Amino acid sequence: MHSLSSIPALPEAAQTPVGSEVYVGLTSRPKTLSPWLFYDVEGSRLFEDITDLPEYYLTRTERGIFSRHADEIIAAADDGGARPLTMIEFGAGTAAKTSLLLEAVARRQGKVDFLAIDVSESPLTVAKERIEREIPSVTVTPRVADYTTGVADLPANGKRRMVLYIGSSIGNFEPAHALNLLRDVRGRISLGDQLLLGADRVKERSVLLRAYDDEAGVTAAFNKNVLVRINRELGGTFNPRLFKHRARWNHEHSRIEMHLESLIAQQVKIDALELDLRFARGETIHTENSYKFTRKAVESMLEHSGFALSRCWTDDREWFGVYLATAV
Ligand code: AVI
Repeated sequence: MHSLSSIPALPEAAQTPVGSEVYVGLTSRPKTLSPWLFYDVEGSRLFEDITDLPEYYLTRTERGIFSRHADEIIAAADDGGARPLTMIEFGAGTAAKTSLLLEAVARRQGKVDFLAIDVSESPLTVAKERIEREIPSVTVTPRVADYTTGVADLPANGKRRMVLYIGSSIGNFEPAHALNLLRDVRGRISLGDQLLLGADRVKERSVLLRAYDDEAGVTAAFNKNVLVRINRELGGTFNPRLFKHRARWNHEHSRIEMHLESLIAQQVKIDALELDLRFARGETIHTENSYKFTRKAVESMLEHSGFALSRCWTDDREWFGVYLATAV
């Protein structure tokens, strides 16, 4: 996250998290915006809609892997029954898929503690209410925190921690940042603790492109919502209709890129940031990278962050990977 708090000459709004991100991103060449800006209330709702789209196979496929293999995954994380597991999830949201794993832990050891970490409070409240009603042996502790900037302590209480980082959220970080994130997790847990990582696989280009440019235009609305957010929160004058949603496969970097392309030469003001921006026709704002990983790439990332891959599960088409790793 960019921080401009030490530059006093800039407008006050440029020193808030959203303001500084927008200021730095839109005054850079090429123009960029960070993907975390997508997730205001409307953006989070649109992302939920994306996960139900026929083209967006990621959520469905990972859920399928958990439905089929949850007991096996939890058994593989066991240290011979010496210590029960305590579950921790980064970016838990409403923790919908997580229930499948929590049920498997509950079947194995009875009582389960689940620390659910997310930047927003409301999905955590929903998660706690639902999980404790559906699986009474699970106790959910919600924690509002930004795991990308460090999450303080991860309590063990004499148990073996299992950190869940699922949904291929790791793919929205640049490789160096992703590695730092995993290293930070490793630094907060102990030898023998477990990490369960969900990461989307490299696959045929057309499948990937469809997943990020769906027929119904939900991903386009999700992408353009960042402009609506800037208009509302920072007094921007973006006309979202004058930008086109673009999804591209970048083979060299093994990532899907999302851009917003200016359909005409235009000027846009952002009052709170005292910015007057010019866009050439065809110029883009790069809004997201979604990295796709081979098994080898994940293995190497884990090795470089203090983990050893124990086992990996995938679906019949090998479209998504779930990786169990041990802290070494
Ligand atoms: C949250 N994240 C894993 C999604 C992805 O697939 O990279 C965000 C997303 N962007 C467009 N569609 C979904």
